[in-house]
Amino acid sequence: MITLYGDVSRTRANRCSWMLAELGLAHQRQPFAFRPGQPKPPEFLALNPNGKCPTLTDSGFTLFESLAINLYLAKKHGGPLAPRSLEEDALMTQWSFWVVTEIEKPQLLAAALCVLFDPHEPDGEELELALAKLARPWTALDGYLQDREFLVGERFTAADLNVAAVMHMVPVAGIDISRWPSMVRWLEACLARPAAADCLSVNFKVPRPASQRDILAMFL
Ligand SMILES: N[C@@H](CCC(=O)N[C@@H](CS)C(=O)NCC(=O)O)C(=O)O
Repeated sequence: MITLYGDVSRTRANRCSWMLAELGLAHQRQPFAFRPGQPKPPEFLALNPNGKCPTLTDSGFTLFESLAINLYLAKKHGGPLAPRSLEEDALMTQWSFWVVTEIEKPQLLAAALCVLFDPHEPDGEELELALAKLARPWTALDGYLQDREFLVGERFTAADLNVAAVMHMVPVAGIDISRWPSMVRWLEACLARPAAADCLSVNFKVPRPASQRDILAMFL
């Protein structure tokens, strides 16, 4: 039996619930949503020493890191989302690492400033910096998708799901990405999948930190 730990509307567990839905996998949910610094149940820390969601257990096997969980589920359950060769596997890993290292942090900062912080303040230097940082990976992705429908193997795979699951914050935050039309076309196609519906249900606010320094510290 699979258990997904993490509130799907308030944590990155939404990425894994998208994969579970794509694969049609029955599972239980433990809808935790911890704040940094909040005490966590020892049973949960025994599963994930980072104390973060999502965490997944699968008949006694435990895994954390949302995109690693998705790659595991795709590979275990096969089908079109899974790699069909070592090379496809490597490319799916590449795109998953790429999106968390090149995109996630500045995009989350932009989304926080535009909608997630309460009160939010969609103008200012931090937003400009975050968007400037994103221009390079977004240009790379847009160029790559100019003559391709999907990232790997000419079909929707775990690579598309992982990258789009991180980038779903773009429409949530109302960030204008019209400068990158191939990326827009690809992102819209991924997020229009019925199984992505869970992933889109972001429903939380974070108190806006008092100072610029505190804001930046959250995203270092
Ligand atoms: N890189 C991790 C990040 C996990 C993460 O930061 N989860 C947040 C919720 S989205 C969390 O559990 N925060 C609680 C805390 O920081 O104590 C992943 O993708 O799974």
